[in-house]
Amino acid sequence: MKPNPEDRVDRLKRAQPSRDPDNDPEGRIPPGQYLTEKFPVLSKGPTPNIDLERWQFRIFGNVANEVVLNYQEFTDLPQVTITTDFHCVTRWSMLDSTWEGIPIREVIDRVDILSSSKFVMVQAYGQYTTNLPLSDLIDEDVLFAHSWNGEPLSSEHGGPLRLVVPKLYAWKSAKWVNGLEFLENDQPGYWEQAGYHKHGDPFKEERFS
Ligand SMILES: Nc1nc2c(c(=O)[nH]1)N[C@H]1C(S)=C(S)[C@@H](COP(=O)(O)O)O[C@H]1N2
Ligand SMILES: [Mo]
Repeated sequence: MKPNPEDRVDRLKRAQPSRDPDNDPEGRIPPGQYLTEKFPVLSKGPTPNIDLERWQFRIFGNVANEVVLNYQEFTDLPQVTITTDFHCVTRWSMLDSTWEGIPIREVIDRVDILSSSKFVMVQAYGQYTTNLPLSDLIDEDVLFAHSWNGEPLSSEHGGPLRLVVPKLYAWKSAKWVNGLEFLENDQPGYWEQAGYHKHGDPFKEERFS
């Protein structure tokens, strides 16, 4: 069965319109988006039950050596706190979320990625996948977050750990993330196979392909 398109737009109707200079003087709300003060939950399936003792993060594919990290090893890596915006393709945008976690660079530095790798398939518990160009993944504002606005990230929002890629639509920010598969060629992930755009830049409205 094909996944249903998300249909949460209705309850955002009372939210504020985008591209209104009074609401959005800095132009931070991408075209066709509405501001939300809430943090809606959007998941394709149930929230997985994740045992931290068995949690594993696997880095594999087009790399010289596979790397597997347990939760302790992963969260012992140096941390950052980033305040950024978050845009869902169903048209809500949330400004100024503060995420705390491990910057992508700290993880990447521990892997010998083959130079022919140009894309990544992000893997998550619950069979979720999403594809990214390597250049969008390895960027200053990308992190694996375990906290949101000073609180541990709730499981419905992707705890214990989720990817955050602020510059792309939020479906690229995999909740319950547990791996990175390096690829030479781009391949569609879960929503991308269902018709979402392979790239997903909200400012270019790359919603669907
Ligand atoms: N593993 C996983 N990650 C996911 C999803 C999902 O269904 N499963 N949904 C994506 C979508 S479509 C969005 S908009 C954001 C929503 O994150 P939130 O539920 O914390 O708001 O998570 C993304 N990451
Ligand atoms: Mo989404």
